[in-house]
Amino acid sequence: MDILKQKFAEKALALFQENKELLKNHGHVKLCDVTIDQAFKGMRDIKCMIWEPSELDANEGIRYRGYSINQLRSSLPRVPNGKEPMPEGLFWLMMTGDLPTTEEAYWVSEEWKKRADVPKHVFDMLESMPTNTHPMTQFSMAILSLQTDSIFAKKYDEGMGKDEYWDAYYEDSMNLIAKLPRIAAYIYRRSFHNGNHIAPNPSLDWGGNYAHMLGNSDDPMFQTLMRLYLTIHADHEGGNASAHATHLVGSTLSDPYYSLSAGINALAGPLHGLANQEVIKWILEMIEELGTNTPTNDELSDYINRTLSEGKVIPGYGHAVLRQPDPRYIAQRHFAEEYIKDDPIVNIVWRLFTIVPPILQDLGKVKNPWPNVDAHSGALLMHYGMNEFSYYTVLFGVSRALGVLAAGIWSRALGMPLERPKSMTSKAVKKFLEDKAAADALKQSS
Ligand code: HAX
Repeated sequence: MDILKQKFAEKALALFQENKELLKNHGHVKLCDVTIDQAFKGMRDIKCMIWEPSELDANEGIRYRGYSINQLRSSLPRVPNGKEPMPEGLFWLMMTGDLPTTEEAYWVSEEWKKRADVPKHVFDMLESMPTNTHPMTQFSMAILSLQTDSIFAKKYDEGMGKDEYWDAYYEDSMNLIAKLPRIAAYIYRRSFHNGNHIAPNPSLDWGGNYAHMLGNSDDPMFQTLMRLYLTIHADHEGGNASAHATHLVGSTLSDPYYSLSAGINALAGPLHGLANQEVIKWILEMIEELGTNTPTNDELSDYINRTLSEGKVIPGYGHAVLRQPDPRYIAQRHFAEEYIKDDPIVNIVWRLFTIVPPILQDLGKVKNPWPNVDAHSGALLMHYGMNEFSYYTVLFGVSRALGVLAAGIWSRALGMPLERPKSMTSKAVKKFLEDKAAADALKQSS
């Protein structure tokens, strides 16, 4: 058994036993009530899912196994002379709950290198699609096409027992994560660089090699940015759409390929991961419309108000859970403050931070007027020459795979059942209210 699997098995078995006791003694205790508002308006704040790798606080932001983004930036292992964490170390942390040593992070890196070869039929499938197919469509289909190699599906077919699920899920997840940079870079090069592909560099780590294969920048800082990017986008607890979609599909015992492909499809929505492309598209359209990349504050305000008056959202602002500026935005801003000087798009992003929130606040309905992770990422990518904004969400997806697949392995190890919440019709809600009113009236009269 490999060292990560060994450590995971110990932790998972212990938690499985603890949870058994917890459910025996406290399973009937209510975590929260559900209001009609919550049922109609996207199930906000309903505590009804167990997710081990990370937890989101409305004010503090995301914590991976208790560690904030800032703490991770200073304590996760790095490559020699590296300035940002290795995502491999974050995966170890999400899987085990313990910060890895440098050797352990490198073990993950080496393991993923061994598993990184992509079968030819995946490239053939991609080549059968028009090059202008949205990169997220290509990404999702490439992940799905790898399903031919699913160990989980094969073993299930052969009759594996429930206690073996997590092991097969682990093997598939490790194989899948290992292949994602190659697949994602292939999609980038075929879509935007005439299929002029760049071979992997086996001396590089997972994030560094992805940056190398993208090939949009010779600046070594792009590899550094990619390590940061792949770390901060990895997980955002279980309720967000990409995580929840992966979790839901996994709960049917669909294998990791089906599950991640579903999660990627959810990430492709403009209210979720696609917001990173929308932000840059919106800023570039503004620059074109105003004829300047140094707009005045009044010009920025007018443009924001015009967007709102057309019934559109301001991309990169707002959040379903967060109620403060997103620490993932702040981390990217710190990166830019340290390494990027006088970039016009970065400067616009920073100025929007002061101009957008009061305008959103004045609408009187927006619960969080602050920027989220997507408000900043595109400006950094543009700075390093990646102008093809329709690709941005694929980068997000490569990172998000780490969290949702780690959570999937945990779900199988903890014996999580099929997810199946209850739905109601609008008519049934009205009937429920009528019955309740009648019962209340009867109580009062007696
Ligand atoms: N611009 C304009 N209006 C906004 C807004 C924004 N950025 N954010 C919220 N609102 C509006 C909502 O559309 C809603 O309006 P209606 O009542 O007329 O429908 C109202 O304010 C209340 O919404 P909310 O409760 O504050 O926010 P929700 O939980 O419903 O939605 C969203 C959260 C992230 C979807 C929302 O803030 C939004 O659309 N933001 C812009 C898109 C975006 O940046 N998405 C990325 C989010 C982070 C993420 O998942 N990254 O992957």
